[in-house]
Amino acid sequence: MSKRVASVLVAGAMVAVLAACGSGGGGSAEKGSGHKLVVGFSQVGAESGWRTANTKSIQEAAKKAGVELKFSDAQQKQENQIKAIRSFIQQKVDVIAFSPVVESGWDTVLKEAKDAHIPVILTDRAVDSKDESLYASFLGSDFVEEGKKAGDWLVKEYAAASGDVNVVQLEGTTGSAPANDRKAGFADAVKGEPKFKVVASQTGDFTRAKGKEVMQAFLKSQSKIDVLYAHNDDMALGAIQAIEEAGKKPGTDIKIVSVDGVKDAFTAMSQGKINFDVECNPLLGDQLMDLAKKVKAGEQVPRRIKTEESTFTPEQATAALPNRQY
Ligand code: GYE
Repeated sequence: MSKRVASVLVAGAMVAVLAACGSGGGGSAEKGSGHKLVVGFSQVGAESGWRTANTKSIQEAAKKAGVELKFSDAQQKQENQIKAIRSFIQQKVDVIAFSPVVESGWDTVLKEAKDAHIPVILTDRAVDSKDESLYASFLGSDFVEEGKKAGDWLVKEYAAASGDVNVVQLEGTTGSAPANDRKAGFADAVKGEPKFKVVASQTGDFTRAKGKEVMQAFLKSQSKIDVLYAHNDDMALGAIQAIEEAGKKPGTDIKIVSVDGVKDAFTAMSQGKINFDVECNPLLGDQLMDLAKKVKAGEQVPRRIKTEESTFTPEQATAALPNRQY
């Protein structure tokens, strides 16, 4: 963006802010100036409880902020996201935001957005582009950290064990940042302890149905499974069904550690079926709208904004359940 364009944008934003203040506040800057900020958002899909909560948060936040949201669901397909981004460019939206289904293969379309002078914000998942000028900011969790938390729990839980601890892993969508990073963080946390053996690891695509199917296969192929590590709650919930149908007790015969912290998982935890859950916050909507406004106004924004997250034991999950928002 040229300096002149940038200063015009900043000046425009200031006028808009003043207009909003002058009208007694309450509304957004865009409302005050008569121009609504238009954000094109390409969502991954509707694969999990986490995703449903994330979509709802973004749609509600847009309404609240007076932002016109063009929402597109990619059904877990990169080609659909690329199409959506191209259509946002054609429609000349003010800002493009998206949650990239996989990490690789975005440079061309991001370059197209850059050439059209449309700023891009990554939410939830990252891309592996070397050229950092292709996007303005990345808002989301630290997935490596989440994987580490799951692994750290395992190390503590089995501190007294001397024999092998056989772990099966349900991985998220192949090539996605959360699958890559949760796997790496976990492996890093347990690497000092050779007793932990990851005896099988396969993708369950972050869905309940796939989680169940793959767990059924694990139960058939593995003679001894001590622990299931699932990269998200939906796969853990699907796996619980498979374990029960095989006549075993989830949480007891096979310990389960998972990621997300959605309500259904907390319910399962209160029934003793999941032993530990690492939180991943899907409520990114308000922060995203705020970022979009700032980016459009030409303001400096942090390149990386991490979400605050904790972990839950069954006791903590049971206590949190009545007020859990997602
Ligand atoms: O953990 C999973 C979802 O990208 C953090 O995607 C997100 C992950 C989340 O399908 O449930």
